Amino acid sequence: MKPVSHHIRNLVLLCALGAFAAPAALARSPMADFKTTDANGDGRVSLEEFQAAGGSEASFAAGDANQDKELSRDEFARAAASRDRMQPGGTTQGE
Ligand SMILES: [Ca+2]
Ligand SMILES: [Ca+2]
Repeated sequence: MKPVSHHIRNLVLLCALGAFAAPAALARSPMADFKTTDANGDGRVSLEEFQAAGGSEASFAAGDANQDKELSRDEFARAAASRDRMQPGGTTQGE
């Protein structure tokens, strides 16, 4: 008898539930929403917070309209949109 295996099964189940629950909550937007991305809850998304959520520095810069190195809610939406448009190659030419 191995009582440990029971715990492992529970753990696996929890992980599976978590893996399904998280994307479902974020399914509406391609990126985590503003509140989720703003990890320290100061109402601004720093570059670190943006990158932690999977954003690139280029998208961050594209969204940061006033270039104060933080994204407001509007700027965050812009940055997220820019991220969607961004080509993997990098250079997006104005259209
Ligand atoms: Ca923040
Ligand atoms: Ca800004």
